[in-house]
Amino acid sequence: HKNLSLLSPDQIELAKMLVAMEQSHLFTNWPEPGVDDGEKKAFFDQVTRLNSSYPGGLASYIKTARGLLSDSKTGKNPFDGFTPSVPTGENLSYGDETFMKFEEAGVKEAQNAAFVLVAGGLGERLGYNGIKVNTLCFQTTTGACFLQHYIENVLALQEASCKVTGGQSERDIPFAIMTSDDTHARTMQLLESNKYFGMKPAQIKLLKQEKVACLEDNDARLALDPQNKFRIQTKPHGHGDVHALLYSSGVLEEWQRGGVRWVLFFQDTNGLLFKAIPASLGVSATKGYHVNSLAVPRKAKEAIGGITKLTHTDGRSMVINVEYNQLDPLLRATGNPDGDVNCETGYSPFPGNINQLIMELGPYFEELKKTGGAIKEFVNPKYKDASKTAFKSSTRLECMMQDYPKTLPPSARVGFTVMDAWVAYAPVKNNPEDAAKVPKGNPYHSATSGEMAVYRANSLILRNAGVQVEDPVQQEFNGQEVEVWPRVVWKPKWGLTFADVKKKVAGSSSISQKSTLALKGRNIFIENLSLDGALVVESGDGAEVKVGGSVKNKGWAIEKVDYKDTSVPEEIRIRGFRFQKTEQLEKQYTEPGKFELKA
Ligand code: UPG
Repeated sequence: HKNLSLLSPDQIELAKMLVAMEQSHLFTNWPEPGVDDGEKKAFFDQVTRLNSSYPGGLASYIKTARGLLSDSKTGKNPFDGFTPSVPTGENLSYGDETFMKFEEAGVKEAQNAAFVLVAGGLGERLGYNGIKVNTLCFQTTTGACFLQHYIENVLALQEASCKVTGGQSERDIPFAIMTSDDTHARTMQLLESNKYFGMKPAQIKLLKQEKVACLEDNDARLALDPQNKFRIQTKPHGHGDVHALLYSSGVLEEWQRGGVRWVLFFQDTNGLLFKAIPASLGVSATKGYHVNSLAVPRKAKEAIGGITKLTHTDGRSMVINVEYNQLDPLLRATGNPDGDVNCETGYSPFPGNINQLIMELGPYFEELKKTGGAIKEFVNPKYKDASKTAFKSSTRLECMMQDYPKTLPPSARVGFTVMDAWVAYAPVKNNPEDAAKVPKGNPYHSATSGEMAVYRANSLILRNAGVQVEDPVQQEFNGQEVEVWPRVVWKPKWGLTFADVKKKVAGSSSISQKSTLALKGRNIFIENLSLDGALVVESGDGAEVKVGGSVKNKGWAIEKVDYKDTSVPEEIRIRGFRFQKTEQLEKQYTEPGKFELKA
């Protein structure tokens, strides 16, 4: 009471709310007015932020936390009454007729799309010092960072969509990035210092998620920061925040006014994803899905959620992600004593959620008007002992973006699309040590496997398009055995879709396993090329280059690097290899015109 004079009327209301919610421990030991007044004001500034950034405010947060903590203590099963079964979705096979049809439909639809990258996570499992969309390149042959790769793909899609629909002027595809205090400044700086990788600055919106208050006990008493008794301790709330942020920032409304029809969500480190995006958008548009999740075949126990049909005893049913740590116990509790195991296909029968979600904006916006973007939360306290009366450390509520459909009515059109993993999913999440411990046959999800997957996918796509690509060799890096294919990379504007790639290769070409091929331009045509070494071709947009003949040189050999060798930069040692660029044929065509490179 003595300190009330320091506060604004709104803050006094907040203080009353905290007292009413039994949170007076937060300020009972405060000193007399005149001592630490600045800190006291800062405390209430923080409370104001925590209150305004949570749908329903702090009181609602505390109330929800009490309910969830009580359920957790009594061991209430969140799936009570539900039986899981394998749902049916659209299965696509890269490059076949159906795939090509959906890809074409998706490119047409892309001019009505907006993209949302969730990049607020620090990636604790990866243990990497930078932000993941930056220095952790998606491949080190040409060294593009994830963010550059994503932006160039969106721009290529924008241009392709305009071309096929005969548009007079290109519609800028909006691109939002959710950041957090951990990633915001570095993401902004990355964009600014690289001229937004070619995108118009106005096309990009950064939305920063706030952390949420930590809880110290089962009564949901808010935890004070151990370093500062005038601050509430906070932790990340999860990627589910993206919905509330898109709504509360007015971005969704702006997009709707601008004619956006599809909102595509994706995550921070998947170098393959955009190969699957046009076709999955085509599925959404053709099938009229309000929500479409992209999935890949999943190995049992792989750390990706399973898309599951849940049917309740009262008749309700929904198709939803069941997170990887919950799928096994849910199956065991519902008559499947072996839990999460592979079936005769060698994969789990439940498709793996890669968290690439496509929402139809109209119904999505309508739903958010009702919910404010609040997503069903969960709590995961680590208890001191079996009595579950005290926590080892403070906890907080969390939410996941893929739980959005949980509040939808049964009439909502929720579907999913399963795509080959080699072309859709290769995230970088695990540090080398943990990756090496992944059960044999399951994907590593490491910087090593993420990069090798890019070469594998590009090699296989070229094979599909008629190029003779030599088989890979098996090699071990950082304790992980991977297939090493020729290092083939290209700019998104060279081969955005399979149809584009097919148009750019002709005749009879071959690439040996030790080769590197980097195509850094739009109109580079491969015709009767025999490559055994390294070839780098760069061209300006106005140049048309035909590349053929026989290229043979010492090339770029792969040299092993140990992840513990701190004399090597972190982004290199984390993948366990680097290139010895001994010899290459490198050509640049910056002027407009027709050229021929006949080696
Ligand atoms: N992220 C945020 N804010 C947060 C937490 C995470 O923006 O508070 C971002 C993060 O940067 C990343 C994405 O969210 O881009 C996913 O985070 P990550 O830690 O990689 O997620 P996982 O726990 O591995 O699981 C998610 C889904 C799971 C899915 C898997 C696919 O929850 O269902 O199978 O991603 O990669």
